[in-house]
Parts: sequence; C-alpha cells; structure tokens
Amino acid sequence: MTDEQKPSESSASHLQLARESLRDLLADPRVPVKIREALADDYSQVQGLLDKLEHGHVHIAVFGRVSVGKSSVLNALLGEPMFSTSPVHGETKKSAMQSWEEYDTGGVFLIDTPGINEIGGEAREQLAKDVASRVDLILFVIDGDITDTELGALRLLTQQQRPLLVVLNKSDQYSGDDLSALMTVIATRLEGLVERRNLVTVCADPAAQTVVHVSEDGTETESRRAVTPDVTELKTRLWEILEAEGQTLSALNAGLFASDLSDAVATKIVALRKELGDRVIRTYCVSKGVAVAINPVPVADLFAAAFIDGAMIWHLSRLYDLPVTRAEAGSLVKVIVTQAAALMGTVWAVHLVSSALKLGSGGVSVLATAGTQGAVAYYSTFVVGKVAEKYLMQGKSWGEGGPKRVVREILDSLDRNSILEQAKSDIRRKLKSFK
Ligand SMILES: Nc1nc2c(ncn2[C@@H]2O[C@H](COP(=O)(O)OP(=O)(O)OP(=O)(O)O)[C@@H](O)[C@H]2O)c(=O)[nH]1
Ligand SMILES: [Mg+2]
Repeated sequence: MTDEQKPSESSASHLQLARESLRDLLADPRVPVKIREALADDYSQVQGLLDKLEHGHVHIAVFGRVSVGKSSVLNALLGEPMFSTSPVHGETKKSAMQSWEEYDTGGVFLIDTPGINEIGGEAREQLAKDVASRVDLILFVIDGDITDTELGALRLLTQQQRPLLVVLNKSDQYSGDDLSALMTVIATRLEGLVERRNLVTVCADPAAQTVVHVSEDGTETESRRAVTPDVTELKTRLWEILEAEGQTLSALNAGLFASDLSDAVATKIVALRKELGDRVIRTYCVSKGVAVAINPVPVADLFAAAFIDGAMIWHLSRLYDLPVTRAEAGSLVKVIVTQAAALMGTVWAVHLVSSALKLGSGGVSVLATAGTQGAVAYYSTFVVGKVAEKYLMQGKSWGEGGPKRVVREILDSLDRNSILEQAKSDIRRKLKSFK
C-alpha cells in the first residue's frame, strides 16, 4: 500500500460506516417518515460518494450567475453541445451530468447547474454548500468584472476546501488591452481567495464575426463567420490539477463529506430522539390524566399513576437504546417522585387534596375536581418523563449533583401553568373522543 492510497481508504471506511449507520436508521420503524426522508437523501449521497471513490471518479461542476455561459463552457470542454444554452436567462433549470471522455484516464464528469441569481441569500448559501459538498472541483464562471453577489458566493464556496477555478468567459467581447486590464482588476479582487493561476479566460461560444468582402469591381458584401470557441487555458489548468491530484481529489472530498455528514446525522438523531421522546411523554401524560380524571377511587388513582409512569420510562429507555427492566423503571419512578415531592410540595398536596375531595363528595363536584386532578396527574407524569429523559440522555446517569439536581433543573425549566393548561385541553379532547 502506498502512502497516496491511505487517505482514500480511510475515507472509504468512514463512508462505509456512515452508510451502515444510515441504513440502520432508515430501517428503524420508530423513525418518523419526515426524518427518514431526510436521511434517505443523505444515504443516497453517501452511496454516490462510495461509488465515486470506488471508481476514482472526479466530479467537476460549474457555478455562477445566469447567462454567464456556464453551459457553454461545459459544451466547449466536451466539444459537443451536450447542455442546452440560450441568451434567455435561466435556461438551465436543474443539474445534469456528462462524462468528459477527452481526459484519457476516464471517470471525469462535468456537471451543469442553474444560475444563482434567482434565489435569495439563504437558499444560495444552501445551494453553494450542497454543490460544494458533493463535487470535487468547482468552475466559477463570470463574464465581466466580478460583482459583490459573485464575491459573496465565491467566499462561501472557497470555505469548502475544494479546488476552485474562476473562469472569465466571453473574452471575445473585449479587445486585448481591455481584457488584460479586466483580468488585473479581477485578480486584485480575488487576492487571498483564489490563487492567480486559478483565474483563467475562455471564450466558450463566441459571437460570429462579420466579414466584409470587396470584389474586383469594388462591391462590398458582408458575411458572418463562425468563430471557434477557445477553452485552452481552462483545459490546461484542469489537466494540471487532475494530473497532480486526480484520485485524491475525490478521496479528499469524500473524507470531508463523511465527517460533515456524521455531524449532521448525529444532530438529526438527537433532534429525532427529542421529538419522539416528547411524543412518548405526552401520550403517557394524557393516559394518566384521563385515567385519574375518570377513576373514582383515589388509591387506585395513585396506583395507576405509578404504573403509567413506569411504563413511560420503560418506553423512553428503548428510544434511547438504553433499555431498563420493568423493575428498574419502577425504582426510577420512586426516586424521581420522592425528589419531586420534596421540591414541589404544593402540587403534590393539591393532588392529594383533590383525591380526597373526589372520595368525599359525589355528583357535580366529582366532575369538577376530576379535571383538575387529571391535569395535576398529567403534570406529574410530565415531570417524571422529562427527568427520566435527562437521565437517559446522560447515558443512564444522574451526573454529579445526583437525582435531586436533575429534578430541580427540570422543575425550574418548566412553565407549570402552560403545561396545566395544555393538560386540561388534552384531557378534555381525549374524554370527548370516548363519547
Ligand atoms: N459572445 C459570447 N457569448 C457567449 C459566450 N459563451 C456563451 N455565450 C452566450 O451567452 C448566452 C448564455 O449562455 P449559456 O451557456 O446558456 O449560459 P448559462 O450560464 O448556462 O445560463 P443559465 O443556464 O441560464 O444560467 C448564450 O446566448 C451564449 O451563446 C462567449 O464566449 N462569447
Ligand atoms: Mg445553463
């Protein structure tokens, strides 16, 4: 194994890992459809990069304002009009790819993209990131002095650590002197951003020239003569880069992509667990609230409460891949409830008073107090759920301050009144659905 092969192999194994973990997540039925779709996109990108790595493919994409001649530049490189061009802005609507056969070792692909004008700052930023994270080399096409918008986009793209060439197209529109003056200005603006040797001029689709013929009798006729495109400077620089870095380009890119991706997926998983956890907690809160509201026996209320809380923790622990037994879940409930009871005496007291009220009276007052008691039960399950979630998030640990600190932090972070309001409306809705 030579040293040059190493980066490509470690990128490949990174990607392989990323692919496997994504595939597992995609197969997990607990993952909601939306997130699964988002992961499916990542998955197909990883798959694409793996294929690319395996075959040593290099992807080169054009980027730039509408009508600067992006598609024309690619056609000139290909020597064939493979991409559609037009004087009308916005001709290219979506990305498309063609193999560049001229580069003998093969495996080099040219990718056309739509112009960047039509989209706003944030969308442009996203597009820049997407393009740059997938391709190995960027051709940033301009057709005159570089604008502020272009400089902004260019800055975003150069952050991505990919080789980038700035291609000044339509050189036929300038006289020799004007062109060199223009190049000097552009090179100055690009200082610190793009190396001078990575700024090239081309004329991808020059306008036809008018030729005047003077015949022997002095009559003049005009004809139009097609001018051949010239992309030599670009081709030369591209080949230099491909010769020097060829295979490692895609390996480097894949490595960067894999590390970005694992961060992105980790963030998604955390968010996903949080979202699912919230849903689990709320479901149990409603069950307990309803059970307590409709159950006329207070002792049974409390029994149902502990049972439901235990089931919730059992369910949450599976979500966090740190499964607990029923017994462990039960003792966790005890720990949390003891701490919470000490810290929020009043609510617990209300719960008990309310239970007592329900026992002592009948008829209308049963209904009136049942709702309140249900809401309090809902709230207590909410607290237990949030505390248990924190314990699981910390890898089944209370951390330094023990359970007391965690319970206090959760209690401080909750807006009790709005949760009680939520509880009442959730319980009311559920009770209506029974009728
Ligand atoms: N004079 C001159 N015109 C050119 C040159 N290259 C492209 N054009 C013209 O510029 C216009 C736009 O070219 P396209 O290649 O479609 O530009 P694009 O950047 O792909 O445009 P969108 O896909 O709309 O973003 C066409 O009319 C081309 O003929 C050139 O080197 N010189
Ligand atoms: Mg185009």
